[in-house]
Amino acid sequence: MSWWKEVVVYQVYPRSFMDSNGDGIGDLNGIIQQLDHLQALGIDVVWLSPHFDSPNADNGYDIRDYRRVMAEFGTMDDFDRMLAGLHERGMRLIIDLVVNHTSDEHAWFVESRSSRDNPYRDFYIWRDGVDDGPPNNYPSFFSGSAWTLDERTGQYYLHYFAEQQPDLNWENPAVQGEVFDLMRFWLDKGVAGFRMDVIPFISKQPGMPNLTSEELRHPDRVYANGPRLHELLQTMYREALAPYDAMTVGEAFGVTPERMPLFVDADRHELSMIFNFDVVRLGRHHWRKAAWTLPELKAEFTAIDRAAGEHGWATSFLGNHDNPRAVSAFGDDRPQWRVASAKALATLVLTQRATPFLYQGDELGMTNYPFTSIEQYDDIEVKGLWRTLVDTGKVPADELLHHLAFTSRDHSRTPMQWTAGPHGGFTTGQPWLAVNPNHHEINAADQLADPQSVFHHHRQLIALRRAHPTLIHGTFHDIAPAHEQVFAYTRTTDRERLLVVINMSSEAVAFELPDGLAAGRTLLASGGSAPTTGTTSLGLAGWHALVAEVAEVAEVAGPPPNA
Ligand code: TEU
Ligand code: CA
Repeated sequence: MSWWKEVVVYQVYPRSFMDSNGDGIGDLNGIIQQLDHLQALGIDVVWLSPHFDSPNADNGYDIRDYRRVMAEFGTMDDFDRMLAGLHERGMRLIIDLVVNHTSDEHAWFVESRSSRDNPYRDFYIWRDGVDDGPPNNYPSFFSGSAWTLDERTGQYYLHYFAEQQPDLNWENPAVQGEVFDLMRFWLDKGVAGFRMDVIPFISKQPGMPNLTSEELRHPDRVYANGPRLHELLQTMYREALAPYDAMTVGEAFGVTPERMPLFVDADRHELSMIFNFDVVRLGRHHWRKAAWTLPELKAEFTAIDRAAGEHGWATSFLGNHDNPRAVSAFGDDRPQWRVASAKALATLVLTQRATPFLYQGDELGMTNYPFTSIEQYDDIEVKGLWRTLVDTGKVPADELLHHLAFTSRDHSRTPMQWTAGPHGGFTTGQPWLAVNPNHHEINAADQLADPQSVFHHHRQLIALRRAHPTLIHGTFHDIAPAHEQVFAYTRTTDRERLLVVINMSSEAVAFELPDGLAAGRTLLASGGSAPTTGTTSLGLAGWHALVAEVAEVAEVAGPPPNA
């Protein structure tokens, strides 16, 4: 059995986790100080967002040196102590592999741009312009063209993200060799695997023709579908991963569930699992807030489960550092529903046939930040939108601000809320991004002391998952796919059948279980009480969530005599 199927992963965004030296920026010693928090929660694996040397145009997703630690985060010694601290507590570490692109300050790019015949020229993608413009109409995810003209050599280089993030040329075997080398460097240190940033983008389209107007709506789907992608992933697996039994999770932006088996079927030897974005992006299209319905969300969970099939494996998550807070996007972050909806979402994420990924602060039910003005934002994506949409008069400022208040990546990047004290106990200095003022109500210290907290609900669900392998491996069956408010499913193995029922709304609802199903012993309930054993009709309070055994058919009470 692959070890990574049975783990719960917790993502640490180091810049915002814990600051140990008062400079306002989270760091590796800060993580070390909070390892007991992670152990108390019961997670098995930490995914660390980039900790490498970087000029931080995109908070570390622009790497200058893959073998150095970002100075603001600490030293290689700190990294080694953090890794040892995790291992002592029975946890593993996966790190972020960002190799679709580097920083423009990486030595390879500095060489590459210096002249057309530099040996590193071919490490990146250089083209002549067309008619005084870029080589084609590819857009960058951070606004504007994906091409920047470099005056020195008169050619354009490709960057799917910021111009400070030039794309590597994976057609060049020397690039592949360098990447496999750096992967082995970290695996030899004892990291257990990688989260792979936009990994489907590494194979470019031959000739890079212009995108059609339809393709321009979803350039990620074209970028993620290059012809050499699977060959490259298989080579990477053979060269760098297989000898280490590493866990890998590909950030598969642009990959729909139908194509997921190509990445995760075990006999293909590519990746352990991928992040599919169809669920997490339901509430937004690019920067715009979008409407979604529960049946749509449920259909995505079923599609992902089917795509994982018998030979693959999936991930389950509702947020990360690129998305708003899960409670604000999928729950109800108003004070009266915040706790119940955070628990309901935890129940959803932690009872899937998939490896669950929690994002830092999810275990506290942290919410979106009440942003009101452009000055409060930090993200390069937001700045690009402002420059290209508002400054040019294409979109009124208040319209963009209205949408960003729901969709911006900065919501998830505000610092962890450790205490009710100044700056939420994150720093003794000035935090690089403001702490959410609701840290007085939402913080780790209070929640650890309160057995009814969102934190303890996560802890209990993680323990329940461990105690009931059915919650990991059992087949998934949505028993009410069309229901507008309730997400209800069974998880079944030869030995056990469990029922999960979640009211995904703040309205109370009477939910009838389908024929042949009755609730047995309740294993965990939140937002309302446990149902009586044998009942087939559940009175659910708003955001009520249950994990129960399915009662034996014989145990199901018949109709009352005079009904
Ligand atoms: O994200 C790539 C990605 O697909 C996004 O979700 C991206 O943030 C979005 O398109 C912006 O709207 C990865 C990283 O997770 C992200 O933080 C980086 O900015 C990006 O790659 C570039 O490395
Ligand atoms: Ca610091």
